[in-house]
Amino acid sequence: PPTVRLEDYRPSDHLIDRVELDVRLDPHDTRVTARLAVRPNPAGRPGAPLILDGDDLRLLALDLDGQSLAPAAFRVAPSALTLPEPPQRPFTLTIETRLDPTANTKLMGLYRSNGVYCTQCEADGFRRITYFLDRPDVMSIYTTRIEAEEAAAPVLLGNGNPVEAGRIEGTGRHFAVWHDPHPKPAYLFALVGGRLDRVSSTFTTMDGRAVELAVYVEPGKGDRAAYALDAVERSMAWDERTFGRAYDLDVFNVVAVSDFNMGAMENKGLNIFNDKYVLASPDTATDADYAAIEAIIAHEYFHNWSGNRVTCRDWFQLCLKEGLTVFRDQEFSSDMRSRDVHRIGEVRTLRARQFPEDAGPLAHPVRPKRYAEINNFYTATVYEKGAEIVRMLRTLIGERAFRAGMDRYFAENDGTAATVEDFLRAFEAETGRDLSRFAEWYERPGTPRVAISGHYDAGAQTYSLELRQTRPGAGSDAPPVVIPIRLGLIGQDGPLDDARSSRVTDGVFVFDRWDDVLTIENVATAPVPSLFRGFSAPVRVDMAMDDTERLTLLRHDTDGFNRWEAAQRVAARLMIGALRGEATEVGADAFAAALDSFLDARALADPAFAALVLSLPSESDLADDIGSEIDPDAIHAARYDLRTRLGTALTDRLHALRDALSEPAGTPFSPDAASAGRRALRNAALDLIAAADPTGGAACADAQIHSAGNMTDRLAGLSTLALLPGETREAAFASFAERYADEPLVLDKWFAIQAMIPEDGTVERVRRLQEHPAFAMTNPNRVRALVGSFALANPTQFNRSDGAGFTLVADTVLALDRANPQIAARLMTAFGSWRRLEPVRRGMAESALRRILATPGLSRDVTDIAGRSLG
Ligand code: BAL
Ligand code: ZN
Repeated sequence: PPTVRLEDYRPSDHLIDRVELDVRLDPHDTRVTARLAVRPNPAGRPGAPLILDGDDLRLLALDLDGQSLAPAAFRVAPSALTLPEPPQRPFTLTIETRLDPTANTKLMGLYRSNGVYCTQCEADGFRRITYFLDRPDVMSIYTTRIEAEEAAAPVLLGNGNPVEAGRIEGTGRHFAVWHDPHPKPAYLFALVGGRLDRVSSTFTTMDGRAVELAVYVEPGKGDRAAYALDAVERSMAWDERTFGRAYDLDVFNVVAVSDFNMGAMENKGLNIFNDKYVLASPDTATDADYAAIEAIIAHEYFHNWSGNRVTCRDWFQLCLKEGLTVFRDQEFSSDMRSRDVHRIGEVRTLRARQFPEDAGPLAHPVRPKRYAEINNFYTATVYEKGAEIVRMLRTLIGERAFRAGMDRYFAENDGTAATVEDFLRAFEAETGRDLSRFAEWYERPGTPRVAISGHYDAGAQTYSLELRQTRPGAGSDAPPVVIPIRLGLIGQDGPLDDARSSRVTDGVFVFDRWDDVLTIENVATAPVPSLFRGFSAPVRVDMAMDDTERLTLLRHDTDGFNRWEAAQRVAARLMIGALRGEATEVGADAFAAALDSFLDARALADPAFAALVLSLPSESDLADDIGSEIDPDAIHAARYDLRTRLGTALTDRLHALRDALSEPAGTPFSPDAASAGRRALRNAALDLIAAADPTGGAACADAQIHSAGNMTDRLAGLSTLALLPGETREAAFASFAERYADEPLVLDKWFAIQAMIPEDGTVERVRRLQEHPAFAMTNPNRVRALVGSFALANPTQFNRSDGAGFTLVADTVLALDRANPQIAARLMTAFGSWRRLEPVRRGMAESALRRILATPGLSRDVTDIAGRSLG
C-alpha cells in the first residue's frame, strides 16, 4: 500500500469553511446531501485541482453554485471526486451520495448498531458519508439536518446545539437540525438516530452557563447509565479546577452503542461510546469496569479541549491529542482514587503493552514518520508513551510552569490544527528553556535502558551513582534522551533526609548524557537508592542491587510506586532464577516472610496497595524481562510454583485477611476506590490460597460465586475456579452463562475467562465458543473478549509449540478481515513479539503470519500489520 510521510506534509490547496448536511436516514438507502462552501487556500497551490476523498461512495448528484456540472468538469470514483479545474474563487459544491448503513460492517462512517444509526469518523470515516477534504487541518462549521422515520428513530442527535426539530406531516418521518459553532475537522463529525433511553442532569460551568448533560442508552438500561453521567459531571468540574477549561456548548451528549471499534469517540458535543464503557450496575460490572468507565468518560470529555478546540494538523501528530489526553485522564483518575495505586496500574499497562510493542517489529516513534494505514497507529506507544512524555515534561519544569504552559498552549492554538512543535513551544515560551533535546522522545522508537551502579564512601560520607544510557531499537545515530530521575536514599531505618546534591532539584536529577556520575553528599550510612520514583521516566532500569536491599525499600521507602516495584523485582528474580536454575540471595521463604510482615503492618490500612504487592508479575512481564528465546510454558510453571509456595507460606495470613475484609451480608455495593480496594485484596488472597490448596480453593471460590452480591466478587471466584480443572468449574461456567444469557457484556467476561485458561483444551474450547449463539464475529466486543483474550492474555496456549494457537488466531483474522479490517488488524498485533520466542514456536508463528500475508484480497489494515510483523 502507498505510504504517507510526515516530511511530505503540505497545506490543503482548498478549504471548506461551512458544511450543511442533510441526512435522510434509511436502513439501506440513506441519502446525504452536502453543501460545501469551498475556497482556494491562500497557503496552497494556486490553480490546483480539487480532490475530495471518498471511500466506497456512490454519487447521485453534483452541482456547483446551483448548476449541475457537465460530465467533463469532474471525475468520480468510489474513492475520490475530482474537479480538475475548480473556480479560483469561493464556490458552493452540492454533493448527493447514497449509503447503505445496514451493510456497513466496517463500523466506519455511518452504520447501524442494534438498529441505532450512528457514526464513527476518526480517522477517515467521514469520507464514507460524503466526498470531502477528509484531513484534520481542514476545519469547518457544520449545520446538520437529520431526518428519519419517527417510530424507528425518535431520538436524533448531532454535533453542537439543537436549533430546530419537527414532524414531516403525513410521512411518519421527523427531523432535527443541529448547529456546531466551533470549527472542526471532519473526523469529529457525528450523528445518532434511534430508539434510546435518556438520563440527564444540568451542569453549571465556572462562567455560570447551564449545560444540559445526557447519556443515551438502549431502552430499559437507563438505570445503568447513572455512574457514567456522574463521571461526566465530575470530569467537567475537574477540568475547570485543574486546567481552567470550561465546556463551550449548551448540551453535552453521550450515546452508548453495542457495536464499536474503539472504546469511545470524542465527537464535538456528541461523544459516542462502546456501551462497555457506559453501562454499569453492581450485578453486571466489576470494580475495574467502573474505573474504566470513569476514565474513558473523562478522557473523551477532556478531548473537548485537548483534541477538539486544539486539534491535530495531520495524523502524524496523533500523540498531541492522545498522549496529552491520556495524561489528563490519568491525573483525573489519580485525584478520584489513590494516586500510588493508579500510578502502578498505569505502569503495568505501559509495561504490558507498550514495552513489548517498542521492542518488536511494530515499534514506531511516538510521532510516527510514515504510515500505510493510520488506523493501525492508535497504539500503546502513541497513547501511553505519549502520556509519559507529557508527565516527564511536567516533572522537568515543575507543576506551576506546566500549568502556565498548558494555558498558553490552549490560548495560542485555540481553533487551530497544531503540531508537537506548537505544544513544546508554549512551554519554552513560558519557562525560557530550550526543549529541543527533550523533543527527541517523540522521534525514535525503542525503550531506553539505564544501567546504574552505586558506591558508598563511608569516609567521605558520599554516595555516587554511575549511570549509563543506551537506546536499543533507536538506530545508531540516535542521541541520548533527557531522562528525569526522581530519587531519594533510604537507610536501614528509613529515609536519609539530610543527603544533598546540587544537581538534584526538588528530588529530580536530569540524566541527559550517555554516561554520568551523580555524587550525593552528607550520606551518614550506606544507603539503598530509591530511583525513578513514581516511575519518573518510561525506561528499563538495570540496577545492581541485591534483593535484601529491595526488601529494605519495600519496608521503608516513602515512594509507594517503588515499594511495589521492589516486591515485583524480588518476585521476578525468584521466578526467572528458578526457570534458569539459578539461586537468588532471597529465597521464596524469605520473600514470603517479608510479605507477611508487610501485610501485617499495612494490608488493612491500604488494601488496594497490598493487593498490588501480592499480585506477582504476569507471565508477559516475565517474558518481557527475559527478552529472547522465550518458552511460555517454562514461565508459566515458574510463576505457578511461586504462587503455590507463597500461598502455602502465607495461608494463615491470607485466610485472616479474607475474614477481616469480608463485608457483612446486606452491605450495599459501592464502587468507590476504598471498597474496591478491599475486594481486590480479598480476591488476591483467594488466588494464592487456591494455588496452594486447589481443593480448598475451589470450594472457597465456588462458595464466593454463590454468595457474591456483586460482579467483582462473582467474577473473581470464577477466575480462580477457571484455573482448577474439574466438574465444579464446568458447572460454574454453565450456571453463569444461564444467569447472564441476556447480558452480552457479562457474557464477554465469561468468554474471556475461558479463553485465558492455560490448558491444552483451550484452543478447542475457543473454537467451540465461536459457535455459541451469543458470539458474533461482527461485534468487536465479542471478538476481543473471546479471541482477543486468547491471543493477548493466554501466553501458553496462544504460543503452543504445535502452532494450534497461532492457527486459531490466523483463521479468525482471515474470517474477520472482509467484514471489519480494523478489528482484524488489531487482533493480529498479538503476533508482535513472535521473534522473541524460542525457535520452534518462532517458526510456527512465522508460518501463520506468512499464511495471512499470502491470502488474496487482504485489507490494507491487515497487510500493513502482517508485512511489518515479518519485515
Ligand atoms: N480518538 C479516538 C478515541 C480516543 O482516543 O478518545
Ligand atoms: Zn483519545
